[in-house]
Parts: sequence; structure tokens; C-alpha cells
Amino acid sequence: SSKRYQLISILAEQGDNYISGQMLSERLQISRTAIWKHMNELKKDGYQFESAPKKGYRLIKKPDNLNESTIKWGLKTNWLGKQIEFQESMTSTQDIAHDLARKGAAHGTVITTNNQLRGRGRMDRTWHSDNDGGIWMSLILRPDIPPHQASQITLFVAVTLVESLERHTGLDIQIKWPNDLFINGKKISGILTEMQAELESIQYLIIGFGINVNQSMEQLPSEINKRSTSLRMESDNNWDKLTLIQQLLHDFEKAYELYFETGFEPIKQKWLKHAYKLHELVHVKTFQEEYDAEIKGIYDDGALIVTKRNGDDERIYSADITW
Ligand code: BTX
Repeated sequence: SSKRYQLISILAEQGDNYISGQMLSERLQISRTAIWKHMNELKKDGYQFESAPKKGYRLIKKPDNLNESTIKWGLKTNWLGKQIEFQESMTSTQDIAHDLARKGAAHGTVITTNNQLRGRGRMDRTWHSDNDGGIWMSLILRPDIPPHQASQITLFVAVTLVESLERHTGLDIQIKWPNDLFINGKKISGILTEMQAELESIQYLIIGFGINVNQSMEQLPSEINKRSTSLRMESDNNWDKLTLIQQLLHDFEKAYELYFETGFEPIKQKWLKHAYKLHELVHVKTFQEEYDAEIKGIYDDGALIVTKRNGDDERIYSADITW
């Protein structure tokens, strides 16, 4: 309930200080008995409170498992994650997100789970996520942009995830067009952008991303474990998913606002800074043809620009790039 989250955030604001039951009751506009009931529910989630006569209450411990309230507690965003849908297990956060968005879920709604039974990538490929080693998340966004601008958003998301993950883990991360993140030549994350749009306007975007966080090599399926990796494998550190999620959401919100202020150019520059195989020869496979070409950059509409062997530049909107 929203009163419960308000209660947690008020207590969190106080830090080590006590706040009186009277004060809580005034700020939340509920009775002291109701507050006490909410606290009992929160204890079941792993929160611990301390109470002292004449002083009131303070929060002394928050649970470290992932759920709606632990993600919200200490989340420093203004609109991203005000609504969070969490379940221990989901078919795919994308599917749940589409469902919620159709029913009118707000811009900034976050859907996340500890494991997906049918995680998917582009073109119905499987995204292996039936374990709690990763972050599996979808965001519902309702930007006021024309549908053709949505491909910029995919590149924006890639840049934002890279910068956030680099900042908090210290690792070096590259972007493989259009939507994969790589560390040391291995895939660590994939991004899937889906949208519901009319001719002129976007109804909603669903940004899905999966990040391998704490899996060991053995925990990744054998079909992919030579080509993929996790933050833990690259850093010898077990990462706290809850903290990473809160940092990601906070960084994402800031970057999103900045993108709408400054436009695509800064994103493009950052993208190029992190581009994997820039100016190198790769193999391009589109629906129509296959050829070798050199990666030259990206275009404002999100297309990849490659230079073919005969010197011609080509803009690519949909393709698999390999080497
Ligand atoms: P993609 O089609 O570019 O990549 C899918 C390919 O990546 C697979 O065919 C496989 O080779 C490889 N792969 C599968 N699982 C993993 C993994 N865990 N780590 C590394 N490589 C893998 C990329 O699609 C977009 C993926 C988006 C996933 C998120 S998770 C939250 C949301 N819900 C959902 O169902 N999908 C998105």
C-alpha cells in the first residue's frame, strides 16, 4: 500500500533520529493503530524498527532481498519506479509490462523479477534468465516523440546502462550495435525496445534489459557461456543487485531528462566512445543480403553506418553484426 511506502520513506529520511508516533500519524493522515499495523507488515518483509518511550520510532535495518518495498526504500528518483511490479518469478518482464501499459500504467513504471521463465531477446530469441543471478527488468515509458525517434531511445538506453555500470563497477564496457553490452569481448547485457504506436505518436515504449550480474560460468547455459559473461566473472566480486538496481534507476532518470534537454548529439558522442569494433571490419547480415564492411559510426536516426568494400557507405536499420 502507498501509506506503507510513505511510512518507510519518512522513517528513512530521519536516519538515526527517532520520530514520534504522533508525528507519523499526522504526516500520513492515518491513526497510530494503523501505523503500528503497517510496521508489523513491514517486519514480515525483513524491516526492523526500534522504539523508545517518549521518542518514537526509527528504522534500524532494511531487508536485502529484492522486492517492491526494498527497491523503493532509499530509491532517489522522482518518477522512475514510483510504481514497481515485482514478483519472485515471471514469464517475461516484457510481457507483464505490455499488459500493465495497455491497462494504463504510468510513465516510469518498473517491472522486475528474480527469474524469468520465458525471457526473450529480439526476433523471439531466448534470453537466458531462469536464475536470480541477473537483473531482469522492463520500464514503461510514455515519451512525447514520434515513432521514428524510438531507435534513438535504444541507443540512449545502451549508453545510459554502460555509463551507470561503469561508474558503479569500475569495469570497461562496450556497446555492440544496436543493443548489446560487452565486457572483454563477451556479452554481459542485452536491451530490447518494443513499442505500441500510432502513425504520429507513441502510446508507450517498453524498454527491457537483462544484465548478467552474479552468475558463474557454470550457471550460464553451455550454448552461450563462451560468448557471455557476468559482472562477477569480470570483477571477482559478488554484486548487491538491490543497490545496482537503485543506482541504475537513478542514473536512468537523470540521463532521460538530460536527453530531452540536450537532444541526441551528446548521446551519439558517448555511444561512439564506447562503440565496439568501431573502424573495424565486421560481417553484416540483413534480411536481404550479407557482406563485409567497416563500422563507421551511427546516424541521428539510430542507424549504423558502415563502409562497404567498394567504398560506399550504407545505413543499416536492422541486421546482425558478427566477426
Ligand atoms: P538479442 O536477440 O540481441 O540476444 C539474444 C541472444 O543472446 C541469444 O540468442 C543468445 O545467443 C544470447 N543470450 C541469451 N541469453 C543470454 C544471457 N543471459 N547472457 C548473454 N547472452 C545471452 C537481446 O536480444 C535483448 C535481451 C533482453 C532481455 C531482457 S530481460 C528483461 C526483459 N524481459 C524479457 O523477456 N526480455 C528483456
